Amino acid sequence: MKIVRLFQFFALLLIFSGFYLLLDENQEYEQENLITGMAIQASNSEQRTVTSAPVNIQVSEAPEVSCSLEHGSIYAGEYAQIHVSSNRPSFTCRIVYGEGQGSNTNTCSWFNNNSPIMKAYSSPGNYYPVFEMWAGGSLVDSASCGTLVVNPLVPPSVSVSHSPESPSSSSEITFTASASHPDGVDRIRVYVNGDLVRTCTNSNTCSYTAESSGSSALPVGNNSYYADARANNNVVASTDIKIFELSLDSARQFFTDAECVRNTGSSATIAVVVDINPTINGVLFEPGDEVGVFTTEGLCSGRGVVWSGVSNHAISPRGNNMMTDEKDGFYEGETIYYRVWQRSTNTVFDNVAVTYEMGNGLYQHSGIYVLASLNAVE
Ligand SMILES: [Ca+2]
Repeated sequence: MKIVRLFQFFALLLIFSGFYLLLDENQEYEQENLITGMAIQASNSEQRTVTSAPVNIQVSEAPEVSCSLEHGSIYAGEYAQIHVSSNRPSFTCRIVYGEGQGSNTNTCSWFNNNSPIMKAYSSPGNYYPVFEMWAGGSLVDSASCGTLVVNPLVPPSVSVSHSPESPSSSSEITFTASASHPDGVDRIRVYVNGDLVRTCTNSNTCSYTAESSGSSALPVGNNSYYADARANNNVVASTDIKIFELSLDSARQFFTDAECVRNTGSSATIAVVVDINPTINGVLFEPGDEVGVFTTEGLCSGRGVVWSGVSNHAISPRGNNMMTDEKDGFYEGETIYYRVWQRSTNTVFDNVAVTYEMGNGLYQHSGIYVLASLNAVE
């Protein structure tokens, strides 16, 4: 009887030892759950308990990988962030990025140390990345990372217009750009004649106004403009280049008729032909520049001209009204002085030298004069 019990005991001990040795041979699987010591009870009627010497049994977790996407939806060209993990650092892991997107193979520890994995997807579509673990040439586990939707790059819609529709040299001109995008608009820029004139951020509209004179004034003739917009998905779109003509307003902006023209009953005529090529500081007049005529006292007296650059002009100085007490025009024989207003700088030049082809520059009622030259200097 005793021999039988003893045999049973050793048989059990052998079974457990064998199990332990089997595990120990495969160090790769060596893991966690450590059980130390074991009570073995022989199955007999005497209820004897025998405690073995400490026995270490290591129970391994199954090899396992996991994978998930930071964002299930991205735009083409953006990086997908793929979170991966594995419980066998020394094994081989592989991420398969999806159809036509290739794969990456490395040690599992490399993947664990590089989480998240960054992968750029340039083509729109649905992708199903998978993370795998391999040992000895066999796939031991794999995990789907989920569905990655790569959206096409949608550009913002952008438009731009100008107002008034048919502006002149005396108009303020406003350019208004509008943009929209499902992700929102990050920036709008407005360009006029190739120059960036306005940048607006985090807005769906952007406007810019060019004054009728001064540094923002646009030149007479053809002008071009366009706008571009950048959406929050970083895609930029531009409008077509638009062209409009800025016409010359022959009404004086600066030497206005309201200020300079009084019905005194006396006038003369000064011809200003285009060929005399008047200058300001040695630079030719530009369309929109103005000439006014002034008395000795600096009184603007008469209808001036807006330089067109293409046609001849006539200045019409006004003489003094003898019936009124105040001096409201040129006296007979008084020198006619000139002033020039430069539209692009909104600057008046008082120092203007003239020569005459006809006449002497002294006012005479109904007199006729022809300028030979007109040059303004600072
Ligand atoms: Ca008078």
